[in-house]
Amino acid sequence: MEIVVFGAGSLGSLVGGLLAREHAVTLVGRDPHAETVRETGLELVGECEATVEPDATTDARNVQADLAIVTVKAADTAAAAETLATGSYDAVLSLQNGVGNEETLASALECPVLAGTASYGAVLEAPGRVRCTGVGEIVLGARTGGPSDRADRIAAQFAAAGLETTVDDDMPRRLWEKLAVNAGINPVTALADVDNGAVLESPVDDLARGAARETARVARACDVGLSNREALAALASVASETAANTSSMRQDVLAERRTEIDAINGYVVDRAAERGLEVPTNRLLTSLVRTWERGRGLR
Ligand code: KPL
Repeated sequence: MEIVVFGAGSLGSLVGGLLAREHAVTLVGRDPHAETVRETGLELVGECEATVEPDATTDARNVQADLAIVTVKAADTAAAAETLATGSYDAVLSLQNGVGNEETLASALECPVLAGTASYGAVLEAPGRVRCTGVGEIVLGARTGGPSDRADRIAAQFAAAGLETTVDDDMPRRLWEKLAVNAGINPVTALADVDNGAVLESPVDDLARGAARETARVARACDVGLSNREALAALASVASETAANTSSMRQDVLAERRTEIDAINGYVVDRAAERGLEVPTNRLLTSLVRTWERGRGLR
């Protein structure tokens, strides 16, 4: 299978690198990472060890492949969609944080767009080297829910490369559940500069749980069946499974990059406002992270 990964940061490089054990993979990323991968290959270290030789480029216009996997930051989805539209793919799979990326991609593309989540822990340690800090799984399916033969076929190809992959018939709910987890873990770990597991401990556990609970409430207002109990259980299980990991938002803050706050807690605040709901914890976390970004000239 020919696969192009748009957004070869930490997670994109890890997923692309794992798939390159079986498939022809091209990573689209930034130099010097892309250049190093092209010249000397990609080294996966930590919990998934491999040295692979995917192709790598900084320019992905006019590409043809069986599958494009999108792992860019949520704020860059529209730009990625524009580039993808110059090429040709049998299908596009979003493995991004946030809800609604698939719709942005689908509105610019003619091919089917699938939704997905990836729970691997990854850190881009140096150009050409990614540390796998947690073996997780890929969950994918039709973006509007329901069975999908295409999702089944892609899952089988991922499994052939050794990636634990599940097909979910209710991806809208799965994405909101992931949003609840991200809303609890990402800003709290970024602001307090702690590993994911710390959100299970007092006093920040209240903040993380509050953000996840509010997200579930907004999901229900958007006709997605996610109970508070399910959102809290997902938060607790991801936080304990990834206890020693650095969340993507904390990685962004440590690298002084703009975060995905708008697509995570900011998204919850916006959807809540449209429905006349109060989400004070998400509002507070959004304000704090946006204030940090403004102070660094990142927004
Ligand atoms: O998706 C994540 C992220 O860091 O963005 C979690 C689930 C919090 C795992 O680190």
